[in-house]
Amino acid sequence: MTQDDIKTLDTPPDLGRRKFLNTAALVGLSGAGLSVGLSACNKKESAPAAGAPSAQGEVKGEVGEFGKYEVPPGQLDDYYSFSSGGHSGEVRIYGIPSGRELKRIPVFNMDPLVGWGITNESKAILGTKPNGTPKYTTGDTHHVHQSYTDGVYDGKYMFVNDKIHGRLARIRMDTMECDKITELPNVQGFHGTFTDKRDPVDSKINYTTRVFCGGEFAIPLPNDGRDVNDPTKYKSLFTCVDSNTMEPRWQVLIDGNCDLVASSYDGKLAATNQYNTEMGVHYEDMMAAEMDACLFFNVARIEEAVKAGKVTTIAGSKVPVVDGTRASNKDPKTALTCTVPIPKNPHGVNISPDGKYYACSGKLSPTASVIEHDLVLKWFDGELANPRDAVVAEPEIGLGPLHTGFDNKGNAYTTLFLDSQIVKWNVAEAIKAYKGDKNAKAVVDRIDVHYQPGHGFTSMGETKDSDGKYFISDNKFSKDRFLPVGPLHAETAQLIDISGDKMKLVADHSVYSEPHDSIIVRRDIIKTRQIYNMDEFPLAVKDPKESGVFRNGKKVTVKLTSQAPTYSLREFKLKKGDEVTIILTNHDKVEDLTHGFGIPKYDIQFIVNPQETKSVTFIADKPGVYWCYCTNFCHALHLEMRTRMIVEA
Ligand code: CUK
Ligand code: CUA
Ligand code: CA
Repeated sequence: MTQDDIKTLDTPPDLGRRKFLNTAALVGLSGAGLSVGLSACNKKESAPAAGAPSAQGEVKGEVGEFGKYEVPPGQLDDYYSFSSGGHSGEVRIYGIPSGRELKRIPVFNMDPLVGWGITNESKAILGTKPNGTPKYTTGDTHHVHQSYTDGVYDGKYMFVNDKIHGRLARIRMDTMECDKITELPNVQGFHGTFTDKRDPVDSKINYTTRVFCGGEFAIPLPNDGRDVNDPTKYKSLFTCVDSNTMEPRWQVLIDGNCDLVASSYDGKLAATNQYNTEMGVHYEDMMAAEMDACLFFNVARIEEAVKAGKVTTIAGSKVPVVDGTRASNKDPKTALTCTVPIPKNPHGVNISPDGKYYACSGKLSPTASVIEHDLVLKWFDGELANPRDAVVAEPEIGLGPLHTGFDNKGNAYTTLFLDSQIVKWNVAEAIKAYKGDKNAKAVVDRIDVHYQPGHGFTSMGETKDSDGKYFISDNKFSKDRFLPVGPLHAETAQLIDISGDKMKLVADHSVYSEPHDSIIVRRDIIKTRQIYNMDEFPLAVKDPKESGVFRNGKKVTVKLTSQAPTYSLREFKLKKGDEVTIILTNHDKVEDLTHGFGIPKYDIQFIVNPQETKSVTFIADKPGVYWCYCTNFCHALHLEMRTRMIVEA
């Protein structure tokens, strides 16, 4: 860059672009003979889409009909949305209603920015192979749910599943970082998960102690090469993980499969929809039956059975397993599970915020089945002969119903994958209609979404504090809704205002593939920290004077600190073949003052947040000079923030 080039930068680049837009837009419009259209549009004074540049090159967002959903510069959103990232293996955080992406939390993936899968600390959470590399580098997150205290989020933890390798991760909400990962034994395709909303056994405990996990793919147990050709031996497991220790507490052996999971508000039941009651191992077989099921777990009875030692174990795991198969659970008075028949291949089970009803949709049936919580409990008490009688409504709502969210007025909002719609239906009306009331009308409203929605969820809708303000539709296809970016399209999270009688589509948010499920959480519930406490890190280099190279034979520890814009060591020397551990503590205490550490050719990169310590271990196998540099822009002299690693031959 020459001095002349620098001078041209004095002109604000924005001005140039605006001028261009202005002229181009006018030429384009008059040339196409559209001046009539232009004046008509001007008269209406409402922009067709929020934020679209008008012919004058002005952004009209704040005056259009969508203005009230905009979050002006410098203002904060009302809600967080925590979203799974599907086969990206991560979790994302958005502001709602703006749709601003605030953070990506690496969980089951590798992330060079924060050093996830690179630092020793993250590898300890991820688990490693004997050679020290992460055990798995792929992940598939589907469902995120937070910890509860008595039916409402308590802001402590978030849990997310990994479908591909059967793992459950816990994320601390104060730092919004993953702190534990548990691999479920003997589970393949761990799909649905839900935190307990209340402890069912000890009424003094109101907070979440259990996380329920549904195994989707039935496999031979143990899956070690035996019984591979005998599908009758294939089974699935439903697992309960202790949210404090993150150890599996117990597992339930079941027929068929688990898919989505729901938990009750009184802590007594957990539920999973089953689309493969046929136990089919081929595609066609899984659709053979007209009815599949929603399976309910009696949590207290399962825990009593575990306590009484009525358990088995499966080779390779010490986790107690109870028998929840249909053949062993015919007597309601002792049953651990209850099978409620639901039409064809259901997907999704969600409980209403009043704790009374589960909605379970048959994706090959145009219906949503409403199951009454108390009637399932009655079956377990021997007071309801037929579990199918726990179904109190089954409205026809549209094609390909999947997931349901609830507002605070007794309405349910179900995604219709095939119809590309959200249907709003009233639970009480649906129950009346099921009882034969000809005047009852379940379906209240419908709205098109673009296109093929998967999950849909309401603001605070998975809590007693459901507030009926927003619904987000996470759509699987976006087609023409955004600027084209090649064959892999952005996906749409469409924001819908549900506060009125009619649903109103108010924003298209683009999202990177492929969020499945999200939750919308009121911002006052979340309390984050701005800096770490240095004492939390056993390896912390607490005083820059402790910096240096410490040798123990071939094992070398390099301790250093960062404080903008320098590292405490200007250089450090190693010998070829050393096993090196670098420990870096960031001494900056200023909010947002993060440093990075990158070592060229050694494939090492990570950040340290204020007062944080991280470490990496590697073999110094390449002699030469390597400039370790700060990767995170931190200071006017950020580029000068380097230290020289010298590896002697
Ligand atoms: S599943 Cu993705 S749309 Cu994994 Cu929750 Cu239904
Ligand atoms: Cu420190 Cu950039
Ligand atoms: Ca089926």
